[in-house]
Amino acid sequence: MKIINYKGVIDRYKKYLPITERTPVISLNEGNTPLIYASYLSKLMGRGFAVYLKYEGLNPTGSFKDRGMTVAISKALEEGSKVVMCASTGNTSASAAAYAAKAGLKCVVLIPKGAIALGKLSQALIHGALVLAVEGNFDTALNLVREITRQYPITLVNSLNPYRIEGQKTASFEICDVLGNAPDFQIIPVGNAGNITSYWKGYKEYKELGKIKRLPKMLGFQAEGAAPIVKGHPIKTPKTIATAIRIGNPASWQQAERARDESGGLIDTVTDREILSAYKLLAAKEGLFVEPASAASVAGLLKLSRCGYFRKSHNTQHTIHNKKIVCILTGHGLKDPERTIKTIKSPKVIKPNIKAILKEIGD
Ligand code: AN7
Repeated sequence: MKIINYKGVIDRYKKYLPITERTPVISLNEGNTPLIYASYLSKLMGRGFAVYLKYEGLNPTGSFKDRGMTVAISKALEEGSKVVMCASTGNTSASAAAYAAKAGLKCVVLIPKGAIALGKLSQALIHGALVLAVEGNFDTALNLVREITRQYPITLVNSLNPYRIEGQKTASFEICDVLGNAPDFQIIPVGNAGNITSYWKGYKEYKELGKIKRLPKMLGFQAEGAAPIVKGHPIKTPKTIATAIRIGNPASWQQAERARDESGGLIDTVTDREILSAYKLLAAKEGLFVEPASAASVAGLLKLSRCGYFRKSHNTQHTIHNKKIVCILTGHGLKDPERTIKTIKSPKVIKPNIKAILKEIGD
């Protein structure tokens, strides 16, 4: 058997990335995440549709952010930077902290006080970042980071940094490399809107290169209480249990709208109730544990399916055949164990004997 020594997204997709021989590559072997056929969801969608799940929770720090961070940190090092900084709802800070640790760079992260999941906070702390909890939300924190990195020699590693977008586009390359073409539809959660921007850039580049024959429709989902793009104005106090996407004024707002419009897709909302229902369904029926924000893509799939979107967007003269839908599962479920415990019944306490156990197992 041939053993492939996989070395991360820069190594694999170097020729499509702003990397030179002088770039010191800092990688944790991110990327190469599985595209999993979703048997339950495909069946639910009915004849002619196949649903795939891009399980980005299997990246080294447990989210898609690692794809962008390997490029951003490598370039920061190449450019002689000593300090990197980000604002974060959690995953960016976890990723920045890990890659900065490997690169030997100082990392400063601003998080909204009390509003990031425990797993993510643990990661930023254990990797040795300076973690500052700002009395304010993500948008306030990002504005502070923008201001500081403009005035001082500190590299911003939020997705406003174009290297982040470059790295993250490798996820669409992987999807196309596996499917042999772009999917018909891609569904993705939208927070600060860097990821939808990256995927769309990746698909367009692969199309230009002749590697794929079509472009997917980009379908983005925001949480109902944090849906500035859908509502058409910034949200002062965004609210959702999906803390990763609790963002009221996305940095890549216009790029997200462009991805939506150029692809003939849409950006819509899902409620927290729909998010949690998809969160439980993914775990119970597909065997995949994701964080709530990631379940927004599957909540969106179910919402669009209920209102007949996929059948409507098809030319009715032909029977529907082999339509591929990819949902992006952006982060691992272990990031936010508190939410799981709040959502699912706690284990029942029993007496330590076989009879008591058998009684619970039932027939
Ligand atoms: C699991 O970590 O913004 O639309 O600061 O962690 O590219 O922002 C995280 C975002 C989706 C939204 N799913 O992606 C941060 C941060 C998960 C996330 C998103 C995030 P973008």
